[in-house]
Amino acid sequence: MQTIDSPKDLKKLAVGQLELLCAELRDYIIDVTSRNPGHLGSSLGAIELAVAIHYVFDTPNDKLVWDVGHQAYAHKILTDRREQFQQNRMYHGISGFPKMSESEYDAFGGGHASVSISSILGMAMAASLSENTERNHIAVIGDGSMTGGVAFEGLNHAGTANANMLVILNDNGMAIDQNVGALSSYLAKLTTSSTYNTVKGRVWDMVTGKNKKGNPIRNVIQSMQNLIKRGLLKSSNLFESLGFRYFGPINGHDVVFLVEVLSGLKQIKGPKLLHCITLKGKGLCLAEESQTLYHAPGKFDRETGKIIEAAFDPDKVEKYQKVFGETICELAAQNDKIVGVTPAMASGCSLDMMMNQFPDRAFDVGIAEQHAVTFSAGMAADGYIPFCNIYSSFLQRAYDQIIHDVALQNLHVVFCIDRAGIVGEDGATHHGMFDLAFLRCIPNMIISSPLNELDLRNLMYTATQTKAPFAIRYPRGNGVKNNWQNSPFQQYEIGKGACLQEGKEVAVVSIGHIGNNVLEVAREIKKTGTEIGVYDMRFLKPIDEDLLHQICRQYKTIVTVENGTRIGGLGSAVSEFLAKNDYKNTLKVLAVEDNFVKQGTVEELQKEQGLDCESILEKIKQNWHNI
Ligand SMILES: Cc1ncc(C[n+]2csc(CCOP(=O)(O)OP(=O)(O)O)c2C)c(N)n1
Repeated sequence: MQTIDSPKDLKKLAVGQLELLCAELRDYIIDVTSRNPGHLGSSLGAIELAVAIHYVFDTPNDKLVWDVGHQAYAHKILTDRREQFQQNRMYHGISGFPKMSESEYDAFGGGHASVSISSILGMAMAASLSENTERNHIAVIGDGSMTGGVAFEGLNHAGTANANMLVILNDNGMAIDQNVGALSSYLAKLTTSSTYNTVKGRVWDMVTGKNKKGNPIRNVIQSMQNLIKRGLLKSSNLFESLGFRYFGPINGHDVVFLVEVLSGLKQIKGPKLLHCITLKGKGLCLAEESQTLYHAPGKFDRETGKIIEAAFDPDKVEKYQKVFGETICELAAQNDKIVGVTPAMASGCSLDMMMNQFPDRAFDVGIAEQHAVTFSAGMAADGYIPFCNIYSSFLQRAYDQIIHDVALQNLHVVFCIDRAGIVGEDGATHHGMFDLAFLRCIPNMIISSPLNELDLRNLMYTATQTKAPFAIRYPRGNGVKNNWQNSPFQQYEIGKGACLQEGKEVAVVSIGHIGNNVLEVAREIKKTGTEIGVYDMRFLKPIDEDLLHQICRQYKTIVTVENGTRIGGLGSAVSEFLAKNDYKNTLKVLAVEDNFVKQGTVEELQKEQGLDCESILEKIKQNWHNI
């Protein structure tokens, strides 16, 4: 591995050396991610695929797109980023996903699921328009990502486009949680063939050109068809009826065999699909056994694989996700109209708690955000109260569904928007930067954000009592310690904010959990004998105009603080309010700059964006010299 800086070096190895290389890559990925956490399980499952693809194809001339890209660590290491991989997902390190600006081998950026087929088809069509008939186009997509609607849109188009492309279906039966839906059952049926293991040598001898006479390609296809007829190789009605040549299923960990197969498929033009069976977490015992946990396990013991747990802390602060999970179960117990919906993030958002307690009323719909929203709208149209929990950045997928299917019809769907604001190491594709901005312009929407765990509970309860589209956005991770468990539900008045502290000169107005930074700053300032005003808006829409009038009259300067983009969110709302009412107060907007924020720890990125306590304090000092 140490001698391989690029696929050129890789190609110098004999096929017989590839297994050792895969073992070394596996070791290296385990070693690095044990200290510097990342997407372990998926990447361990795709090592042989990465090696075989780069061995056979002429990357970067041939185009290779990894769907999501969380499984592409071996690809990164093989393509000139072996040492940088130590800083994977770190501040100023490399991105955890493929990224076009990072490497010429990253033909397309990753992060969000299901787009590899469309993007590779685009490249294949571009090649064909440029009369480049030699270039190969490969998309690697997991069975989870294949459940996303856009993947089907891509297949539908590709099947008749006569593009030269190969879709490699990396089927491990898992998304983050168990993969769901009819496609998943279909793939499982294709795979549970008694012939799966016995057939491969014979079939692929033919595919790779051994034992054949005459026209090699026609022979390959003829032989495949004969084997399908004799029941020795599966045919796929689904993919074939969509115009793809289907090959498989084959063992995606047999690197030598993969090389043979890919070399054969390289000779066949047109849309092809190779179905590979892989094991998520391959090579690390515990990761193979607990695939959901080891999708992204955090730090673990390099030798045993055991996850390094934080020491027991009786004062442990709970995560917002746990508050969501427990609260929805409580609400569901009280009201049988409440249902839960998640697009493939059941364990991440804690809807799995409801799935365990109320299996008939909690739905994992696959990686299908658009469907999740419209499905929720349908249930709401029939009198149910769906809590549709979607990560902020993935909700971007479902924008029209929010507008057209929910808001326009004023349906009672509760959007629990998880991972709002800066999320950390997942970086630009995963920060929940835009939801405040993109939701605020939608009529009928109620937009709220809790300052703490208790608020989240009460907002969830309030949402059950309010027949309108209702968004509640909260960040990834810990709340602040307050007594939320078993507290009686309190119904909030819609559109009412709260004064947390009266002060002079400067009012800091915030929304959501970031307000805790403001409170800390206010405490610091108090030590100097001065007090600033601190206001938690709680609702961005409708915004509390009475409170804003009061603030404008009482303070000279208003500082808004929000964990989201500066264009369109709280700062914009207050600025519009000042303009509408002819207030002349000084307004300073503290928000995320109009840039895509890269990866790093939440603390590093908050500091970079001026949202940490120190930066907020600094901003206040600049506007009030008494402090
Ligand atoms: C649009 C979107 N929704 C959700 C996710 C979160 N997510 C990341 S990986 C993943 C599972 C992907 O499953 P699969 O494609 O089968 O890959 P595997 O991890 O099993 O190798 C999910 C749901 C995402 N990246 N993009």
